Formats: sequence, C-alpha cells, structure tokens
Amino acid sequence: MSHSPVKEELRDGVVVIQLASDNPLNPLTDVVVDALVASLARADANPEVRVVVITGSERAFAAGADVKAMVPLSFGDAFQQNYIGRNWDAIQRVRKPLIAAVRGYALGGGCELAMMCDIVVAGDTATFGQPEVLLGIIPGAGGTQRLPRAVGKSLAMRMCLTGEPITASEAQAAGLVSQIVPDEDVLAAARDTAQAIARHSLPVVTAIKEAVNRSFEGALGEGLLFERRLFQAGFALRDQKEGITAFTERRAPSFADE
Ligand code: CO8
Repeated sequence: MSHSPVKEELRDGVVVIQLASDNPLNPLTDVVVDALVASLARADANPEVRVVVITGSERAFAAGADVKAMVPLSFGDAFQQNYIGRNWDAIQRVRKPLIAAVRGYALGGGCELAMMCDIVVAGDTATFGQPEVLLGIIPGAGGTQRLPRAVGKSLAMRMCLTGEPITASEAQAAGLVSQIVPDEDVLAAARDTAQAIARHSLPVVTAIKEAVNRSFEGALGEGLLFERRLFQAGFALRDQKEGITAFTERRAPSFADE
C-alpha cells in the first residue's frame, strides 16, 4: 500500500472519509477497514464533527470483502480471529449520522457498508449487490439482515440468492437509496444533506439516529417504547425548549447542543 487507504477532509462540521485504496475497486481489506474504523472513531470523538460522509472512488464505493485474503482461511481461523466482527462491529456503534455517497460498485461488504450508513446517496450509474453466492459464501456483514429490512424480503432474496446487482434507480424505488444524482454530483449532494443535518442540535440528532435504528432491532412494541422514552427524555434538553419556543415565537431556533 503506497498511500493511506483512507483520506479525511473536515469542513463546516462535516467530515468526508474517502476509501482510497491502491485498487480503485476498493476491496475492503483489513487494513482499509481498520483505517476506516479509526477514522470514524476520531470523527465520533471530535466535537467539531457533526456528520460523517463515507465515499469511495469513481469506480467503486467498495467492491466487497478482500476475496483474495479469504482463500487460505479455515473455519477455525475465521472463528478465532472473529473475522469481520473484530472491526466491523465498531462501525455500527458510531453515534453521529453517517451518509454513504456511492459511485460505481457497492458489492458484498461494500453494499453492507452502505447499509450500515444512515442515509445512502447514489450516482445514477451506481449498482448495489450481494454477489457472495457466486463465490459460494453468504453475506457476512449484515446483508441477510439489513437488506430485507431495506428493500423487503422478495427483492433481498432475489439479490442474495442470484447474486445479481440492482441499479441505483431500483435501489431507490426499493428504499435502499434516499436520493439519486448524476455521478459527478454525488459528493456535493451528500454534503448538502450533511450540512442540513449539521445545523440541528447534535443530541437531538443522536437521539433520532438511535431511535430509528432501534426500529430495525427487536419487536415493534419495544421500538415504540424506546422511542417514547427518548422523546420524553428530550424534555430535559435546553435545545428542545429552544426549538419549540422558537416555533411559537415565529423565529429561527438557536441550538446550544445541550
Ligand atoms: N477483493 C479482492 N480483489 C478484488 C475484489 C475484491 N472484492 N474485487 C476486485 N478485485 C481485484 C480483481 O481481482 C482484480 O485484481 P487483479 O488485477 O490482480 O486480477 C482487480 O481488482 C480488478 O478487478 P476486475 O478485473 O475483476 O475488474 P472489472 O472491472 O472487470 O470487474 C467487478 C469489476 C465487477 C467489481 C469485479 O471485480 C468483481 O466482481 N469483484 C468481486 C465482487 C464481489 O464478489 N464482492 C463480494 C466479495 S465477498 C464479500 O464482500 C463478503 C462480505 C463479508 C463481510 C465484509 C468483510 C469485509
């Protein structure tokens, strides 16, 4: 690896983390994922960062796990090393909003990484797929769990069982992608959304992310109760008072993150 596999740029509360492997298809090697996880941890801890955008190259957000590294692995190796779990679990623990800005291929672990983000913005020629079945493996970083929640059982089954990718417009119609723009505008569109979020109260944004994510875990009743408790807890926030007071006074709110 001749250069850092991950580049960071922080501007106006938004950090863009770019996967920038030597290979523009961005295979998710351990080195890349470790660098991404370290970068996300820095962003989560940095009070100047309010929203994170993850992007890849023009050709690929990421073309999946490093298939070449899997060749010599036995079950014992994979289990003992906690393969995938070791570093991937950290991604889902990031508390600040994550936006995936996807150009080109988002395949296998690349599609799973996009689905671990809170919002997915795609270029018009992007493709999303879980081609693991073609390699004789199953998705390993949430593809069988997050994909059906994102696109419904039937399409998720088709994608996972055939290995065939879907287009950006199919992904948008199915709910995997929130917005499609011309390829060259992906990062700008993701930044615009990030900037809109960055203007809001950080604890409120964090609570919304936690609550929405809770809707994907466990039973609906439990998720609704979790949401209600966080909603009630919001009455302890100064920003909540400010937001609703500003509305009644017909003025813009001034949030203090407390
Ligand atoms: N891993 C390792 N190397 C890769 C990968 C990959 N995922 N994808 C491409 N490469 C390499 C190729 O081997 C090739 O290397 P070399 O020049 O040394 O032969 C180079 O990148 C260029 O690739 P191609 O010549 O194939 O480029 P094309 O433009 O013809 O095709 C494709 C692009 C369609 C993206 C094609 O490369 C492809 O199908 N790649 C594999 C996609 C895939 O199967 N992804 C799923 C992998 S399995 C997975 O993700 C399991 C998830 C588990 C959890 C996540 C853990 C990280």
